[in-house]
Amino acid sequence: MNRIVGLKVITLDEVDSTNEYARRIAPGVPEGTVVVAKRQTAGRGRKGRSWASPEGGLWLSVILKPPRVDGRIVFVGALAVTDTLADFGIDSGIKWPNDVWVGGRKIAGFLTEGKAGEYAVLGIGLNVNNPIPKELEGSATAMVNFIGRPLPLERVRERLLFHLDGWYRVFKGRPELMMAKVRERTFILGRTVRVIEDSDELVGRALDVLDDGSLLLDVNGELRRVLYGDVSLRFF
Ligand code: BT5
Repeated sequence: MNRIVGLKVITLDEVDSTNEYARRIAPGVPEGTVVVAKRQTAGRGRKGRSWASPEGGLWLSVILKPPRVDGRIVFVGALAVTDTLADFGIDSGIKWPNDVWVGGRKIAGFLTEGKAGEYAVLGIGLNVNNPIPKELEGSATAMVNFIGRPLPLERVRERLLFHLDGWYRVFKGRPELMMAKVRERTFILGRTVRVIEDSDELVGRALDVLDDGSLLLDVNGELRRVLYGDVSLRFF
């Protein structure tokens, strides 16, 4: 089978944001092209939040050209990261909609952007050997903390691209299978959560992740469906 993700890899020492770079070149490169940088000077999270990206972490963006616009592409990243962590013996879970957590802390985040009908950029930040900024110490972690010694970044990247390629195929061919795996690896189900979108807030028990990627909540006995969009989720 021909590989899609990672056939072409652009490696940079420093860039503002691999997502920005990927968006600049997306129209002219083949699907699956990856942009990876040793460090980002303006790494971004969602909604203008910043993403700490010092040397030692894995900061990359994949340019995809899916047949239709589908926000569930973020789950390709989440599944590939959980598989990669498992390859190194680290047990992780998906915190719907946008993070991977290990031991109660965030280890990876995803930023999907794109131009409808043309391309999607899946940005992935995975803390590997990089230091965690002081202000995030209680909420973020890195692979090195679980292994006890620095990991070969090249090898982590290789595993991640391999799994991204595999899950991207599943996403395109059998998205419901991909969502079944997401459901299995989502650790928030059964817990009471607070979902925040702009000034709206919903508190309820997380019941399920549906095939369209939304979260099913029990809010005082009433079932509510929350689309992923730009929502943040906190534990109550
Ligand atoms: C995300 O946003 O989690 C998306 C992160 C995507 C980063 C990748 S790196 C490659 C590509 N290029 C980019 O410029 N971005 C992508 P969000 O859910 O909004 O979470 C952002 C929040 O996570 C921040 O407000 C911090 O609280 C926290 N944070 C910042 N840096 C972190 C880090 N290195 N590890 C864990 N948490 C971090």
